[in-house]
Amino acid sequence: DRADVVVIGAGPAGLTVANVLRAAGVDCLVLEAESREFVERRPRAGFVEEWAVRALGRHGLAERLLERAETQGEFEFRVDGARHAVRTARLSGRRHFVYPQPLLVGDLLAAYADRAGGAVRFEVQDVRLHDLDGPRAAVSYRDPHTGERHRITCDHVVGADGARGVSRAAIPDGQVRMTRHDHGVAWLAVLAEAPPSADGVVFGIHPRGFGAHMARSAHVTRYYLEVPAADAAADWPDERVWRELRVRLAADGARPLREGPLSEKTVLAMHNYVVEPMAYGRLHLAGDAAHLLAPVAAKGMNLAINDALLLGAALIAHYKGDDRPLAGYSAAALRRVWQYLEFSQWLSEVLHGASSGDRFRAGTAAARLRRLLGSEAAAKAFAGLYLGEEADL
Ligand code: FAS
Repeated sequence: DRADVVVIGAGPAGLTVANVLRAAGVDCLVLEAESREFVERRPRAGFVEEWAVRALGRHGLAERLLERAETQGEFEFRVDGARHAVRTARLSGRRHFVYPQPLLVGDLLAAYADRAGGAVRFEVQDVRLHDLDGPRAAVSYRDPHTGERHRITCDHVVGADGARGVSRAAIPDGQVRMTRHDHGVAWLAVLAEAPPSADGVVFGIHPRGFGAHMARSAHVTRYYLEVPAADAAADWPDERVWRELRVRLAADGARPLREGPLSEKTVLAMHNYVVEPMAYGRLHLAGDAAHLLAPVAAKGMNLAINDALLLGAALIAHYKGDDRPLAGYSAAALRRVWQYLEFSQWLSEVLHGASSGDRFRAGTAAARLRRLLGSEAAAKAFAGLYLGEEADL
């Protein structure tokens, strides 16, 4: 077997690259460890930034999103019993598109596999990468039905296999640097089978810990709850979750929380990492395979799309004889990765300072919040970053 490009991973990153390449006539094969049903159902991110929607739209990949997604133009802080609206759309002229990641993955798969006839193999096992620094690379995997090993030679490999994939591990030691950063907190991520209790996003800042409400649909609401880093989902029966959320999201005039059974209880260690450079030889990393952002500022999926659009364009340029974009891919992608990491770190301090147990962090977090709520210039700058900046500074 051979292909121009083999993409490992059918998530937002891998499928965006595959669609961009397919549309330009570059021969591409996607290898995915899970089944199609699984990847189209896995609950994950929920917000697509407007620049990403416009960019996907330019590739004909945003029709259903634009038809179905609600948009959000403001969110609310609740602190010391008071409610503070931040009108991000008015401040930045941009909006968040509320579109659960499984729906986007479904759209990207329908476009690539069903409409454009792109090649994808699901439930592949034991994927391995070969000859990444040779004149031609290869990817092999075991066929789930026959147990046979297949080998595909290719010019380039896109490692879009997420935080626990194999492509990053295929890079020989010493070739890339992995930088980790821990926020030192964990979030319990839950989905409530209940209608939203507020219009959009509510961030509750409280000495007992951070709490968040994110409207997802008319029947499902996502909540986050800061929990001790060592806690497990089992430590948090539904009643205890609701009791803490009621305390941390309480504010004068706020509607009571609309409770319901909790599904998908996951403890997320709020940590980040970034791999530099995001490439080695014929392997180019994209998305969580290259960087993980704790979902503090809803940036992970948006960064994955940014990487994928840059890498898709660079590979197309390569096949047209211009190798400069591919050589510059990692540096270009890392500019926005670091901007988003910095913003996530800044916001994490605002959200977690009050419950950090550290007087200096609590004081500086409260000062950041006062500045954000008290200065139009600070609010404008914040809104532009929160909704995703066009410029990669
Ligand atoms: P993905 O992990 O989405 O996709 C990788 C794909 O590769 C998967 O389909 C996987 O099955 C496949 N794969 C893995 N190993 C393989 C192998 N060896 N061979 C073949 N295939 C393999 N981000 C936000 O922006 N906002 C949020 O609110 C948010 N919430 C999150 C909540 C949770 C619980 C989690 C875990 C993540 C959340 N994220 C959020 C981050 C998340 O959305 C990622 O940023 C996003 O999925 C990144 O997309 P990909 O890089 O494509 O990786």
